Amino acid sequence: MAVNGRDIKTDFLKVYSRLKADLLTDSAFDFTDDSRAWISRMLDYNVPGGKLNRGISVVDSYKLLREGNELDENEFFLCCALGWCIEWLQAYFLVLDDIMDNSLTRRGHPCWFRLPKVGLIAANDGILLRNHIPRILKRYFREKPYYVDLLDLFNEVEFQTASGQMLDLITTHEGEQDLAKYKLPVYRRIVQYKTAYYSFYLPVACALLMSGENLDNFVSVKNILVEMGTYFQVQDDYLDCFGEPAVIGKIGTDIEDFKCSWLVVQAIERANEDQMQLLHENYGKTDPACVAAVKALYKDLDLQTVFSKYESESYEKLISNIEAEPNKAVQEVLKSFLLKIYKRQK
Ligand code: DMA
Ligand code: MG
Ligand code: MG
Ligand code: MG
Repeated sequence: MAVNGRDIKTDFLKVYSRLKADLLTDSAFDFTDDSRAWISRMLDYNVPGGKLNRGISVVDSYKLLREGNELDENEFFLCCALGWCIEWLQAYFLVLDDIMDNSLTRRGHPCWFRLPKVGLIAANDGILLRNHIPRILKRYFREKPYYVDLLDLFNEVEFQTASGQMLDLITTHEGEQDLAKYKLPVYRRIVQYKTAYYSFYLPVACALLMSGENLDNFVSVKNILVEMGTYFQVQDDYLDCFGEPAVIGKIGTDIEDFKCSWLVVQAIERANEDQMQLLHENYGKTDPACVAAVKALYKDLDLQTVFSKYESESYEKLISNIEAEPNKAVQEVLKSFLLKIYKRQK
């Protein structure tokens, strides 16, 4: 119906307004004017301001799985509602991630916890964002045959993501003891859990469940999406250092935070003794001179070229894995995802 051909982002955002209105009239809580205003502002600040790639991918994927059959208004709404649940999950993780990573900005604005009236109330706001997801699912999906699978999917992926965040955070202690522990397999494990499942597998899995599919039959698709998610986090790490803050909407903190970033892993693989010494002395320090010294080393080691090689190799490998998938519609879903992120600048 009308949903095809119109600007999908505009329609997608309309669904946000409806879900938000539902949450602000949730009968399980006796809202006061102040509490309603707080939630309203907190949602507007943290949920809709991103690229919306994850959320809109549910709609795109579902359309492709229908192989050209148009969606009716109700199906379109349900796809968007699921897409928004992913955006809510992302908002929840980002609000808390920014506290833990001591970040300054997100999506071009101060991080939520940086606002003077917010501070550590942000921790509870994160919990509220997380609790909104099952409330949305209950309202619109309770009667669906795939409701239990949907709840289970969100629970599993949330657990994987939180476990990945733990790995990201505790690995930093390991690195502080011995920088040489930052190796590629350690890195891959962190990013698979903290990023790939919720950013790549979850949107496609939502679309598959809505299409009546059994997720057990899509293990190879999951593997490809996890690979794509890994590539996406490598880009995130690269942009943390070499991206334009005005474009990516955030100021990088990976060097200051002693993160097991893809860049430092590559640097360690290539550094000679003097360069290792430089890393030991400067990595993980907030002093801008130390950060600049690390960035200069990355440039000396030509990590920008290493990255572009990694980028085109990942692309080729992913394309050939995608083309080995038997189902053409699934191939299209995977390709559309890859094209959205290949060589992204933000
Ligand atoms: C983000 O890793 C992972 C989650 C689950 C939010 P990150 O800290 O590198 O993300 P960002 O660069 O956006 O802070
Ligand atoms: Mg972060
Ligand atoms: Mg983080
Ligand atoms: Mg990052």
